[in-house]
Amino acid sequence: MPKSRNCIPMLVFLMIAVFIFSSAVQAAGMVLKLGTSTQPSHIYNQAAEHFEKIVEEKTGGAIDVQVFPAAQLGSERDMVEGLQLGSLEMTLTSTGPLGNFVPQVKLFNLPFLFKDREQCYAVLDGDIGQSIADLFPRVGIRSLGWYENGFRNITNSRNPIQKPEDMKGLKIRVMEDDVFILTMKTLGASPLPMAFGELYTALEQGTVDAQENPLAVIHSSRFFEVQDYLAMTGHFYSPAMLLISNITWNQLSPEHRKIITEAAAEAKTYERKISKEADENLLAELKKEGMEVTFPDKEPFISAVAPVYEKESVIKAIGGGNAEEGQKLIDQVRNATR
Ligand code: EAX
Repeated sequence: MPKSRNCIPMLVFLMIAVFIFSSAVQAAGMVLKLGTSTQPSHIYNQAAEHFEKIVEEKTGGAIDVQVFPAAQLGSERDMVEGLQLGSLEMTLTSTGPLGNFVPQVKLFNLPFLFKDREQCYAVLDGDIGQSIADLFPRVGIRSLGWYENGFRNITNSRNPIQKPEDMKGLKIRVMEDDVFILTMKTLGASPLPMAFGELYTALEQGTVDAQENPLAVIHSSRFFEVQDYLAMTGHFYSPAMLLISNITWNQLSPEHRKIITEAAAEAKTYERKISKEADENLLAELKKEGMEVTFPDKEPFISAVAPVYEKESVIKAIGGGNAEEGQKLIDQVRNATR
């Protein structure tokens, strides 16, 4: 008998086996692990649990969302790589590491880009935010919406900050992106990029004097235990993104995709609400914990960071390798936020 005829029954057998196996997996339900870098009480995890509840209810338990906070599944960068490989299904992450995957995201890493939340939401939920979110499938990931980390403020253990000069030589941890590094250099500080999971120990041991994060992170990570001063600089607006692996997405039925998309939108609204509430409530809490708070005049900080907007490599990255495109995007946002 020719060889090819032998193959046919084998192939049929294999197809049946695959079919039985995949039906068994479906019957057993699908697990979506969702990792975050922040402590369990942080807004990311409250929102992730909200998402979990909606998805599990609407799919009648066919999809089991499991939330893993506190970088248990790795740093934000590791988790995004996990989505590409298919070793992790979902993550809710800041834009910190995302510019290394989709450089256009660096647009949102620019300092003092937005004045208030309304401006942020208009841009993120509008054409610009959508066009950047649409670039993710090219790198094996899909965006389920722009969530919020929040406006970032500086804490340190050295001295109160009122003006950029007070930051001279300050060893400050930043997220792993050149725009953050550059910004802190223009302010006179000495930035050190580091994964969030290592930050508490680095502050405790004095590897760095300072860090910057929204109040919700500062509070949930108990940075007040190792930092005396808080300066309300609001220098970066830090968006977050709920992301799902393309590999996972392709395994979902149209009905389950719809449920996940709707649940993600609902959880996003919820998360933005609790994020705003956190900003309203946590300043008093952090003062109670003993932090000395300053409200610096923002103008000298805005002037000091101007060179970041002129840096060719940054503009080019924002344009996905094309400086003209990058400048156009920056101008568009600046016009929208004037
Ligand atoms: O996404 O790395 C950071 O400072 C982030 O703000 C934090 O992990 C939340």
